[in-house]
Parts: sequence; structure tokens; C-alpha cells
Amino acid sequence: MKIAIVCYPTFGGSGVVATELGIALSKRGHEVHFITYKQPVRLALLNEKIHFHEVNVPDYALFHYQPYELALSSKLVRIIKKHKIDILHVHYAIPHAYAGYMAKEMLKQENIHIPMVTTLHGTDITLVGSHPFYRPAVSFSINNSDVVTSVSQSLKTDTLRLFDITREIDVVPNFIDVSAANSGFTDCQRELMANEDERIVTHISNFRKVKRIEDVIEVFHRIQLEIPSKLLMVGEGPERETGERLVRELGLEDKVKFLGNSNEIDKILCFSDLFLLPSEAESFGLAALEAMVNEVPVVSSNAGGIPEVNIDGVTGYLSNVGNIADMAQNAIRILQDDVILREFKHNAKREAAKFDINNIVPLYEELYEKALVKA
Ligand code: GMT
Repeated sequence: MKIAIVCYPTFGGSGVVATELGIALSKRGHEVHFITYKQPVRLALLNEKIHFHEVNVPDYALFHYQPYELALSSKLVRIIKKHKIDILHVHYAIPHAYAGYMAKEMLKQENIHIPMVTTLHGTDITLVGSHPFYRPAVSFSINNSDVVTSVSQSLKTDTLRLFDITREIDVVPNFIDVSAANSGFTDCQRELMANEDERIVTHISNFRKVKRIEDVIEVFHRIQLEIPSKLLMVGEGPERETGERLVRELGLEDKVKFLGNSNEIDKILCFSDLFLLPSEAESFGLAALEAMVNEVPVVSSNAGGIPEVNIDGVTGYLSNVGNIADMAQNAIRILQDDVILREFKHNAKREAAKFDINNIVPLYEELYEKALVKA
């Protein structure tokens, strides 16, 4: 099949999932075309099966806001025609499903019928999409997709609650390449980050408000009072400064390292003992799954789809959003004993394997077939 994928190219769950999906599809013989405004961060190699088409929005003084949807839908029309694309798969409803629908309609005028699969990732629904301002456009785009998928049961429930949806929504969970995890290196070099007697706690995100960065630091503050440990903060975003300030106020400068964005997540997780994810909302929690596949147990909130990934008492623990005392207690319970830590690590890797890319990508292929039949 020839598949066009539209996504956000930046660090962030939806872009990562879309990119990894495209790479996996290309390895299964499909021809994949990424269409977005920048080469996706995880897309290292382009070859005859993977193409990247950049969407440019010409700067024009008349426009107060540059019309990205317009540029994207025009680009889609051109690429779909030129490369005879069979399926359009858009990740994130706003504005991708909306632009995709416009492209579909323009192509219809030329008797070209392209089925559109829309994957909902979370913030497009729970945060941005539910804003009354965007609701009509989001409902419309979802209802006019040929196939709609959501990355968790929880997100499906939220979508049906927040929007007037007339379409079936298929749950296709996010995935991870189990064979790739830890395959590239064996020496974790943990001594670069912590002393031998210290545990390493890690948080990875885009440091948006929804990630509750202050909770991460407050939880760690309580952990290190009981257990010698270091905290690694990986990622960039608007709450980084607030986090750094809190670290100074709590006198934790020697114990907390802010590493910025990284392309070496596996290496960081290789020497991590615990992952903290206290998010306010999380449709799935891909970062938790990435931790788990690298044998890192997760202490998290029970928001959204996280309980579908992090199994309470098995791969880590769940607490109510904002309950930092409970999260700290759970973290200490895991970290204070080598035997318990080993068991949680083992469980985390085992449960993560259920989300292996080889189990999930065929589900998308089946849905593409279904969409083609419908179109
Ligand atoms: O969490 C973010 O801020 C990034 C966001 C995105 O749109 O990339 O992530 C969402 O999609 C991921 C991939 O499906 C999910 O794993 C995240 O849970 C989800 N984030 C939220 O729902 C807040």
C-alpha cells in the first residue's frame, strides 16, 4: 500500500507514534510518505520506502495568522495525486483531520477517492478539542473520517462523552519495539549519573502544565529523604523553569539534573530504577511504556489511559492526581528493597511486551483494508 502519514514532527507522543508506525509499515513493504512542516525527530533515514514532504507556509504580510491547514491540504492533494497514495492516515485531529477532509473533498472533484484514517491521541480531545471554540470542527472531522482510532479505551470514552460522534471508534493502543529496546548497548554507564549506592529516578516529558512537574520534584524530595537517589529530568517545555526554581527552593540542586531533550532515551532508561509520571491527564502515557520496556517500574497518577498501561501493584503503582504523599510512599516501597525492585522491573518489561509493535501494526493494516473497502 502507499500510505501518507500526517503528524506533528516534534518530540511528543503523537509524533513519535506516527513516525514509528511509518517506519514499521515501510519495513513491512509499504511505501510511506510523511507530510508535515519539519522532518520528524525520530525519522533518521529516508529510503525508497520512506519519503518526507515538507509543508511550507509562505510568509505573507497580509495574514495575521499563517494558514497552515490551507498549505497542508493543498500539499496533500499534490502528493496524493503525484504518488498515487492509497490511504491517508492523520494523527491528531486538530488541524490534521480537518485539513485531510478538505484534501479528500478537493480530490473527489477529480474523481479520486482517498480513504482517511484519523487517530486521536489525547490532547486533541481532552484539552484542546473539548474547548467549545474547536468542538464543531473536531466533531465534523471525526465524523467525516472513514476510520477513527483512539490510543486507549479511556480516550474513546472521553471522545464519546465530549463530542457528538456518529462514527465507530476502534481502540488501537500505542506500541513499542521490544526487540529494539536496549539492543544497541550493554554498558549502561550508570556511574556517570549517580553513585553506586544511589537509586536513579527519571521523568521524561514535554514539561507542559499537564505533566505536573512540581509534583515530580515534590515526590522526589520525599524519596531522597529516605533513599539516597538522583532525579533525571528529561525534556524541554514551559514548566522547566518552575521546576528548576522548586529544585533550588528545596535545596536539591546536587540531586536533580535537567538534561533537556534527548534522542538517547533508551540509554537514560537503561540506568533508571523508577519512572515518575504524575500527569493531570494522559490518554495513554507512551513515556511510561517506554520506561517499562526498558525494565523501569512506573509510579504514576491514575489519569486517563495510564491504568491501561501501568498495572497497579504489578508494574508500578497508581495514585490519585496530586497525591504526592501516596506517590512518594509507593516509590519508596519499590526502591527500598533490591528484591522488590527486581520483581517490579521484571513485571514492567513483561507487561510492556503486550504492546509490542508486531502485535499492533497489523491492527492498523487491517483498518487500512477496511477503509479501502469503504471508500
Ligand atoms: O502528552 C503530551 O503533551 C503530548 C501528546 C501528543 O499529542 O503528542 O501526547 C498524547 O499522545 C500520546 C501518544 O498517543 C499519549 O501517549 C499521551 O498520553 C497523550 N497526552 C495526553 O493525553 C496529555
